[in-house]
Amino acid sequence: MPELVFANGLLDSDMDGVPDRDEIEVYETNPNSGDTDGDGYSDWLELNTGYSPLEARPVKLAESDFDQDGLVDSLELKFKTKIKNKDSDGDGYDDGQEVYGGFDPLQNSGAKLQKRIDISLYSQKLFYFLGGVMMYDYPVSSGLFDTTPRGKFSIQNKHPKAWSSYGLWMPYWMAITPDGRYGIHELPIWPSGYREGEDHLGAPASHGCVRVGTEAAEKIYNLTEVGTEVNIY
Ligand SMILES: [Ca+2]
Ligand SMILES: [Ca+2]
Ligand SMILES: [Ca+2]
Ligand SMILES: [Ca+2]
Repeated sequence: MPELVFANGLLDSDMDGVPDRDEIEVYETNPNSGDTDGDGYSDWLELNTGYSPLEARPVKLAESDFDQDGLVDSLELKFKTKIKNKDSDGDGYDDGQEVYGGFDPLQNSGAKLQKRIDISLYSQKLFYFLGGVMMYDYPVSSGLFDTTPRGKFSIQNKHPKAWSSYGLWMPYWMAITPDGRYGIHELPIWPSGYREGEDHLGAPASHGCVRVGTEAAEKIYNLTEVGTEVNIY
């Protein structure tokens, strides 16, 4: 009779520290081999240092897309999709196509993933969440002298190039308070063409709005829509 080994109280046939259940259902590694890809590093060690236990070459989970579906392995683990199956819910659309299109890769009903923006005034960072998974984070500049309001808001309106009463352009404007006074926007541009505040990103600098860097602002603008939740804390 074979000796049974348990990890965290669960069966661990190959004694690599990863329970059979997780090897089969989550990581899609071999539950009977401690080193699935045969590179000399155990599945447990690779997973705990962020490397793919499925590929012998040293590739990080955040860079490996084992099933070539457009979604890297680390995000497959977060979205709970299959690392070795391009189309986890079998609806004809690849996991990557679904996630980056804003659809739930686990429901073949056309259900959308919920979008959310969190802004930490303390760390001067904006976090973009999709379906509860943090996808991107960017440095921001909030208001000087604690002038940015805290609380739960939502995108009220969007404009690719709004004009500020302070006499400058605010590209990729998204209002977050119902009165339209506060918003998220790209680093402002003066009519002379001067771009303000690039070297202040990561520290408060504005009159109360949340400024985002040039590439990040366009990306966030295109990802969000009127009604998207915004939490400032
Ligand atoms: Ca195991
Ligand atoms: Ca290995
Ligand atoms: Ca993938
Ligand atoms: Ca699918």
